[in-house]
Amino acid sequence: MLTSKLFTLVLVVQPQRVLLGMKKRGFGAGLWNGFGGKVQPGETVEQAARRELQEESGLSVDTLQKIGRITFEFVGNAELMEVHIFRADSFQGEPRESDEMRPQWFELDQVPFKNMWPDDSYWFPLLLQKKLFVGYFKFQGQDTILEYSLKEVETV
Ligand code: 8OG
Repeated sequence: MLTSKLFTLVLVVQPQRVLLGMKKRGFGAGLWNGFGGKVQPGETVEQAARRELQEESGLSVDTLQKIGRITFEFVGNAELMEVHIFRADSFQGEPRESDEMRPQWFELDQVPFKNMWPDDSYWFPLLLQKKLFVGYFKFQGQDTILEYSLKEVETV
């Protein structure tokens, strides 16, 4: 049977740019990504999103907008990853490097999709347009998408 585990992902977006971090270790190392991680017992998904953003980027946010939810299946792995994606349009603090991430701003027309998870190029445009979405991606290893679905929704 397939069980699933909860993760968060936060994208900080400004009118002309988005903050990404180079993941320095662990799952997805070597790729640019938003900031996030596992939801811990006793915390809500949104609390986890704020905590991970703070730990990995040094930033805090007032408002997080729920923007998407993607379920990832990896062939051979019985545990699905359910990733809750948030967008933040304002923040407090200065981005700083952490053990896990090296933050950098990217112009919106220069998002480094070649060095990101391959699914990101499908849903990033929706996130940038503030369109809510739900998706499913089935991966073989970390590079190959075997199957996917992605749809816009009214509520996440
Ligand atoms: O705790 P850890 O850093 O391993 O959590 C994994 C992080 O990576 C979490 O923020 C969710 C995120 N993530 C995936 N898969 C994908 C993906 O395909 N694209 C993006 N952008 N992020 C992903 O686990």
